[in-house]
Amino acid sequence: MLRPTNSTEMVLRDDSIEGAAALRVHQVISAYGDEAANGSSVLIGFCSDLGVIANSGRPGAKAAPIALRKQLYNFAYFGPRPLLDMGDVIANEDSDLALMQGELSGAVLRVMTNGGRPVVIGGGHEVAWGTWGGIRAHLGEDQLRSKRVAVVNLDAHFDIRSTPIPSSGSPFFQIATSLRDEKIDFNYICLGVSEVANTGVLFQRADQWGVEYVLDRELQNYDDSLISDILGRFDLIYLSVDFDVLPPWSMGAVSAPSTMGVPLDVVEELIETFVASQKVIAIDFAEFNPNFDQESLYARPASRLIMAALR
Ligand SMILES: [Mn+2]
Repeated sequence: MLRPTNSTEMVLRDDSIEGAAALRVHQVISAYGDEAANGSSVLIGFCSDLGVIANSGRPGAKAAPIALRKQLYNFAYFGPRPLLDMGDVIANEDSDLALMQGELSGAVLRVMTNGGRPVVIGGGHEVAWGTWGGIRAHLGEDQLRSKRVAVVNLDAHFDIRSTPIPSSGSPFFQIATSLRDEKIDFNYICLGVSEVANTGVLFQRADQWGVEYVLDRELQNYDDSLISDILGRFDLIYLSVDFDVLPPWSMGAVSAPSTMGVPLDVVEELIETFVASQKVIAIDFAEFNPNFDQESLYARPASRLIMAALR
């Protein structure tokens, strides 16, 4: 079910005494409505860590949307995109992961149908299967075949595990196999991959499938040619960001902290450049875990990356 965002539970800063340009997110964001969606960025929370638990990770990511909004709502914002908030997909008594992912797909589809750009805050990386469901329904088979569509994942992990139970480690396996069933290309680009966090089986599978990837140690500096190459080859991009792509000292509050990571400024510039291309049709963020975040230290850089996706 979808729960509206309740900003009365947040401590909100107000600088509007300094004029109309001194606004923060909470002063410019509105509750979602279909009429206002066109051209807007639309926040959707996905309060699940069921996939993390199924993947033997540290539970807690289901509380991330609320923890990250507390920071995000207080950030200064001066556009250009209007902001809307659709609230959070939450579990009810008899929800399972597939049901929640289906609800997220419906929310993403609704936003895209009305011309908005969904910015989904997970949740474990199982969020990606839900986001993709909405993208896929929106594009339909015609556009999936006629447009060059790329799935770009900023992540220390491939997340193409072939486990019998879908989890936070399998969303891109699920996407790949569902596309292959219909003989549609799976253009998957994984940036920030760690050699010690993916088994040989996953590297083999990535090679078999023609997955393009760049290792974490190869992405210590922003590489403009890498991104312009990707943007030149694809028309539409689904961008997924796993916070564990960051170095452990920048991001300790995730289900599985990295061992080296891609620097925060590089990740921010990657997101900004992809988004500025106007080719990104939907974005999601995954794996933030507030249980390991003392005094919201890590929620700040995490929310800053979400800001880069909203503009
Ligand atoms: Mn991941």
